[in-house]
Amino acid sequence: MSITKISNRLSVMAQPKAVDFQALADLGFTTVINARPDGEEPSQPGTNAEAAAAGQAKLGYAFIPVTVATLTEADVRAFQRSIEQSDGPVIAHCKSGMRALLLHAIGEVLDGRMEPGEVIAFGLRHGIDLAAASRWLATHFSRRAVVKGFFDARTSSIQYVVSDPETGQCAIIDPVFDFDERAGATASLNADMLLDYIRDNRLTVAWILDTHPHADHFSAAHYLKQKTGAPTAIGEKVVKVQRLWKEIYNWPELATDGSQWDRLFSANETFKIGSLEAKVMLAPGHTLASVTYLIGDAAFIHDTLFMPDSGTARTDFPGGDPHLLWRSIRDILALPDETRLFTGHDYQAGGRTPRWESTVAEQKASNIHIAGVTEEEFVALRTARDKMLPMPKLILHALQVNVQGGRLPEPESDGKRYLKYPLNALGGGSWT
Ligand SMILES: N[C@@H](CCC(=O)N[C@@H](CS)C(=O)NCC(=O)O)C(=O)O
Ligand SMILES: [Fe+2]
Repeated sequence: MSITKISNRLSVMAQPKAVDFQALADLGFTTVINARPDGEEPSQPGTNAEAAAAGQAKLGYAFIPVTVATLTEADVRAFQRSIEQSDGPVIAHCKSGMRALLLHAIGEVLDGRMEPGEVIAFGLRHGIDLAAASRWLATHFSRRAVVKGFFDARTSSIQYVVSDPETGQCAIIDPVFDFDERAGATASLNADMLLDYIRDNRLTVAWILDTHPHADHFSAAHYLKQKTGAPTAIGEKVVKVQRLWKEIYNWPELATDGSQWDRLFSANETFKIGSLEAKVMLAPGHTLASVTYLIGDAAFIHDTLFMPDSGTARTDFPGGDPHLLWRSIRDILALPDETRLFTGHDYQAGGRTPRWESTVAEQKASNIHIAGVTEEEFVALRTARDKMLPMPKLILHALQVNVQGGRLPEPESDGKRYLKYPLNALGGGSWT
């Protein structure tokens, strides 16, 4: 085993064998990071065997599969977090060790501990060619829309703050208001984390946007409007979703004119976030009201495409339609190949760390529900999969809040708020 020590916290190496893991533990390492996707070559052990070997050797284990072409900031942050969370020294590997060191070097530059111009020389000192890290950083720093994703592990949702470095204006997209259905408790932990980021980076909130009325979590749009005064917005078709759910909840007082938001966007409408141009694309299918926000070179595609290894969003909620989703996905894939795509959920395929950024080119080449698939095949596959999926556990809690722009029900005479829960309103349950 040839191990390259980078610091007291981190060493990198080429692919170890599963039988080497005990020796790594004996050398004092406490965590292994595997930065290599499965299936690169037949001889590699793969994440399941590595996780098992790590478990036997009492090593922590993180699976952060990356390729040079598809690397994102989320991978870099996941790499940093695994090192922070490790009790002791970490050994990171890929095939040669290059991607492991690349993840480290990019993090050092993003956090200001290394200059972009020092990366190549830093790599060479360790005998590793980091030209790819240098290229990634050059592209990263040339982008005008700065996108920060915040993953909520409870709901596997990604919330975004997208900002304009020139003016400090930003938009918040799909913020989560926390809800523990077991205790009936609400909290603003996620939303406050977004506000901390906005304060720390001296940003001003220009817009609070939702891509659709979410079925698995409460929107924090209303809470954030109260905190920042910024206007809220959603797609104009939300009025149709309001009508659907007004019936389901038998809720005559619900206003179904979208007046709960400051602005309802129609197809192709444009607006500004500082000097950034933003455009709204209608993207129905997952819900009737879904929209994609195209901001600079970044498209917030919510629940249309997930990461390429995870496929697409379901279409079986009231108002969902697989044919419409297919068409909406076609519109997204007609954007330029290098467009950055930011998804709304990540269910961590294969146990990897959360990821949320891809490109049009990557999705076209490898999305497991889309690449090489016809519309009919997609609709068949989507419909079959939807039949197997239980309803999201918060769907009936969430929609009555989200069709009101994230407002909780008004308090009753005792000062408490109550949710309404219709029985047998969504078809059969899942009993296994
Ligand atoms: N287990 C999750 C499921 C959430 C869910 O259904 N998510 C939607 C997006 S809102 C989806 O498209 N899921 C696709 C899938 O689970 O394959 C929950 O109960 O909240
Ligand atoms: Fe959704």
